[in-house]
Amino acid sequence: TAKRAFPIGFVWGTATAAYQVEGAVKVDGRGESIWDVYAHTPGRIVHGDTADVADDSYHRYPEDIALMRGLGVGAYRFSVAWPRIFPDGTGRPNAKGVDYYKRLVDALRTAGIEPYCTLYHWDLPEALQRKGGWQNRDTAKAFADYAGYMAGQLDGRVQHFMTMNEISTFIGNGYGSASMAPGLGLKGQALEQARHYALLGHGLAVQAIRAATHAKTRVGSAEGINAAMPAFDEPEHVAAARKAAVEENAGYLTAMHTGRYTDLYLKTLGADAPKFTTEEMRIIGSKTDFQGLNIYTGDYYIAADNERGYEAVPFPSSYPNMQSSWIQFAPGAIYWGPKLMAEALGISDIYITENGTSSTAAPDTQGRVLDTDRVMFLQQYLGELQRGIADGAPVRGYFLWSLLDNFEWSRGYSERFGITWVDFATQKRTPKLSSRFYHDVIAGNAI
Ligand code: GCO
Repeated sequence: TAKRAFPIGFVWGTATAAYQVEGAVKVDGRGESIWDVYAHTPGRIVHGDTADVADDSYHRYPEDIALMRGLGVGAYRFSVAWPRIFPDGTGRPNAKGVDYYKRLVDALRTAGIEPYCTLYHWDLPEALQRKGGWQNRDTAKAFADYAGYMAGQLDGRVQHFMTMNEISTFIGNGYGSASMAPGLGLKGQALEQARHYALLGHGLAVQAIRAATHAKTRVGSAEGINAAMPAFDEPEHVAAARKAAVEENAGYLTAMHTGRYTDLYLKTLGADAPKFTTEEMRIIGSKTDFQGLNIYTGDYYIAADNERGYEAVPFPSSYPNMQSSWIQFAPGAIYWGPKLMAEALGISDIYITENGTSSTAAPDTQGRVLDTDRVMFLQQYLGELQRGIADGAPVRGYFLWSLLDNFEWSRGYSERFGITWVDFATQKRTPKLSSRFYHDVIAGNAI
């Protein structure tokens, strides 16, 4: 059947994160991260899995790049492990760690794949956690020092840097609830202050990266948003969802793009509000060149006659979800999410820095992995993305999460997000049916 085209020059990529794929946790002078400690704490990870080996991509990256060439992607989003660069978080850089990432980006470029680099995907050096981690304002400064240093080292080889991945998740799940490292379970003002210092780290890093790189180097972040969707497409509900996009992301993207906390946000927090200065807010609002959005699912809103002007509609128990229970099947999220965030916050360039799903599909008797649930998911989400772009959403590229099955945080290896099957006993990689599907989308630049 006829396909609908993406814009010429649209960037197609895949994404991974250092701790989830690299392994080699003790190689070449890497320091310990909070995730090493957490994963080795009994009871934290499903089946007691760790990422000590993971996909061994630290050693096998040439093979992973060959997989990407086969797919035809033009870009790869990876992250740098801070503890490989500064094993104790601060101090003297570790040349072997720096060299590894130079080799990686050089190999990518040789293969015609543009590297997109995230500087923090949750693997905080344990040495900094011992001093309070993101609860300590000094961590924001340490992060900016590391980010500026590393971006300077990769400048010229990398054009797009993202400061942090999903502050909302590592603060919410690592500091708020205890389901991710460091597993603190903070509440109230303490949690808000940590969130504020993480945002400050982002802002300071934007400035540090700019100071260390060429004028043409582009700086942004990759944030997980509450992707607001109108329950159905009628003007009053769309307006309600647009208000929700601002208020429901007030502690993260809204603050980062406006340099302020909304009145409603501060009022709702009351005595739990973070302590902050005008200068800090100015730094948090440092201008970026693009915004990465990680979109897996969304939330429905309807118009309401209340102070907010909207009401969240919870998912009924019969609502369909993917293998991961938190991924409600909501392709409208990738239509509305970027569109409403761009309209409400005046964002001009967006990349979908993650989208994808887990699947239980496993090798059949012929060794094939027929992950039709993922194919269906991608077909619907990419269809909605194309429709959103046609309707004016300024989305410039898409990174599928993930190239490989990998260490899915607290879920260990029990949830597989890859379009490539990984046999963790042998490290053998086998492209799944979804790889073929994605290959064809890229080849045709259409869905
Ligand atoms: C995320 C993470 C990924 C996860 C993915 C699936 O940003 O949440 O970047 O590391 O693996 O989202 O849960």
